[in-house]
Amino acid sequence: MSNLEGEYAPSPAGWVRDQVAAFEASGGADANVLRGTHDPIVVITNRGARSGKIRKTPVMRVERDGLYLAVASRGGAPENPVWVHNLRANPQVELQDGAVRKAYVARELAGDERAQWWDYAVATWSNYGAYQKRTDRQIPIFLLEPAA
Ligand code: F42
Repeated sequence: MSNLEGEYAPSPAGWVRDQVAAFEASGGADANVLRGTHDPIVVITNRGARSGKIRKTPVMRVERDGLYLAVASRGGAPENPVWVHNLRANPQVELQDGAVRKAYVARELAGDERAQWWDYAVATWSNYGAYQKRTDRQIPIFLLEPAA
């Protein structure tokens, strides 16, 4: 596995912190959908760009052929989520999908490759399209590929 050891700094957002705790305590059997929906989520474990602390970030499950996307929508907020900095600085992550947790390398997408994966993200979870309309920033997306 990757070297994601160290002090865990839970999200300051209570609903996110609680979701991660329930998801991990159940081995991914509980709290594996976005609250109030049936839409599946995965949990990314990553390292803080400045603090070096361990962070856990749920995102919607967008998967194809063993590859996952992390879509930095933050509900269409004007600013990128802070975890975008973290993935740019420390792309070695782990992702847990249900009971299965593996190491991945996160790569920010650009150009045609981003455009194609963006369409796939919106086809998987249409709210991403609505979130992009709410904000002037282009929503960053990362492709998570299995670590060698
Ligand atoms: N967010 C998305 O953007 N996309 C999704 O698809 C998504 C789905 C989702 C499903 C379930 C759920 O529970 C949450 C979901 N979220 C989704 C929310 C997501 O998990 C994040 O909470 C959200 O995107 C906001 O991310 P954030 O990183 O901006 O969170 C803030 C509130 C945060 O955690 N801040 C911390 C803090 O203490 O202020 C950590 C800050 C941090 O990481 N600091 C870095 C460090 O080194 O530790 C430094 C970063 C730097 O700037 O260098």
